[in-house]
Amino acid sequence: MRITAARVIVTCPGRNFVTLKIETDQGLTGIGDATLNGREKAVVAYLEDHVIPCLIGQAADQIEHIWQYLYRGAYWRRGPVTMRAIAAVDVALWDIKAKAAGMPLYQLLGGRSRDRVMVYGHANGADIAETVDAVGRYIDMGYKAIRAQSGIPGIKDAYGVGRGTLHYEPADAALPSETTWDTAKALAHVPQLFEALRATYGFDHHLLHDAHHRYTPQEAASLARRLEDFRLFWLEDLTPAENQAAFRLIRQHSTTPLAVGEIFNTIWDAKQLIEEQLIDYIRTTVVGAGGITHLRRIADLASLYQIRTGCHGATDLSPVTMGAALHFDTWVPNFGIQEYMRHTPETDAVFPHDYHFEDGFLHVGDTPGHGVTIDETLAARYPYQPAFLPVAMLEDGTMWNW
Ligand code: KDG
Ligand code: MG
Repeated sequence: MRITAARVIVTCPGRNFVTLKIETDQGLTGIGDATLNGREKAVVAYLEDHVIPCLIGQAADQIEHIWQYLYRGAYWRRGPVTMRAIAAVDVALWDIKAKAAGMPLYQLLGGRSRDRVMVYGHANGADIAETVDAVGRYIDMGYKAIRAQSGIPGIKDAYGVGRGTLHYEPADAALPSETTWDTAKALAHVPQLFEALRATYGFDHHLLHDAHHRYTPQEAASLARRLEDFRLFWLEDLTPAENQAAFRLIRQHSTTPLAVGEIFNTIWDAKQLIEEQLIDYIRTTVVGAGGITHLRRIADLASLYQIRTGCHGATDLSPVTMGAALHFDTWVPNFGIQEYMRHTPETDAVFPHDYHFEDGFLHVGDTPGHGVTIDETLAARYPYQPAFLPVAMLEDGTMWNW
């Protein structure tokens, strides 16, 4: 079975998505997600100019060989643009292989390790009272695990706080909007949020929180320690992880479980964190790190150290990534949790899929392939809209980590 054609489809049903479609001489097709939030066109050019011409005529069933061809063969390794392009090819080829086998993708990976996939939803509010209400709504919808973020007095547009809908969407401006950050204010506020949540709902639900890279290692250690009594499922991205050894300091001071990795591209970004057991959950997902082929290498390394997976699942990862991730989650022995920040009905219509939510869990489908398709006619009705992620600044105008 040879690859005869491949093309990129860009659509914006409320937000931008980049999808690669690969066709074969057997009539089978597959799709993969290549969306890089706020930098979508860079991956489009990488695929169209530098990847697709090399794919034509290759054997579609040689997924590993094509992965190595695109990774080693390019000479220039790693990075979000390269690895998302490789992920799109990889996922499209796994889709084709599973369709050729007449099996859902999880069967090719080794079959089920579980019946259903526990997910966490995103609850947020302008202040603590609103976030407490929002968590209650997620509990009513059946969620077992909920991420809680709240506005912080004195901080403009704190990370993770929506504007009145369930579909929080940070990339919402044609140029980056400016938000602010103040660590002292956040450190005073976040423990109060979790105190209120535990006082209201008790300890029957898993609670999570995303610090979005804002703290220094010392501040991060302080926050992790002060949240211990509220028994979080995890505390995410406490400090930037380019310096993986920075997590040693946090570990020395707290037993709060730590999650990192949604912006990692390869196993090398996580190697020290995993080998020194500096984290508990690895957040890297299918589109972020070169597809199923590379993600399972990361998960296998993590499993040696009892670190579990917690795939990134924000709305900028298309339903194609969600579908592929659910096959991975259904198989991976060291599964922890899956993020599920629900897509809008417009997005779900462009990407028909066979997974469904029920009582706090996502259920993978049994359609051959990864179970997600694209309605190209509908997709064409939503042209690309420039949209950037915000930037974050300190009160004096100093750039901070968004
Ligand atoms: O594109 C950026 C988002 O995916 C990110 O801000 C969401 O941190 C995030 C999360 O945990 O879902
Ligand atoms: Mg995050």
